[in-house]
Amino acid sequence: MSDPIRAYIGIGANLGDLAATIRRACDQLAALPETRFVRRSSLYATAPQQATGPDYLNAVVALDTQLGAAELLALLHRIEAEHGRERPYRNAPRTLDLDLLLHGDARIETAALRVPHPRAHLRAFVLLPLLELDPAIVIPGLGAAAAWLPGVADQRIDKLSA
Ligand code: PH2
Ligand code: MG
Ligand code: MG
Repeated sequence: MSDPIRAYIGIGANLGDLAATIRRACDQLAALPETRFVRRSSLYATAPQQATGPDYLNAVVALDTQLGAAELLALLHRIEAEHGRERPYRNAPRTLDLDLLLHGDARIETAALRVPHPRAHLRAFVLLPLLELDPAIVIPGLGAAAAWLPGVADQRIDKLSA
């Protein structure tokens, strides 16, 4: 078997029991085939960015996986669907959003999938939990994630204790 790839998944929710949803989503990520759950960041309460509705709860999870990016994305969509995710309009409030942020050092631009996530470096709710998991992490094509922090300093984000 080839070496696993370290993938990072962004988790967001702003409808329903947010913490319970994220706990359950982590269990589901841990149960993915050919995948080892490495670690979850703290939970962060965050102001909606380019979206309306209630505050979000966000986190990032690191996985080591043999799954390809497209395969992994399809499984993320399946988990979202199991949480009753609906998409009435762009950035609508949601029970669960699972975004494939990084898949090793892959750079993918297809109609169905863009990795690294095209807005990861512009969002405090991605950068802070990602840097919590790996302070030295590099976003392929964009350099050190930490270098993007000044650009998100105006985005409200509160790290929760648990
Ligand atoms: N997700 C979005 C749009 N805006 N804002 C916050 N705070 N957290 C999110 O997860 C989020 C968002 C689109 O996926
Ligand atoms: Mg998203
Ligand atoms: Mg999404």
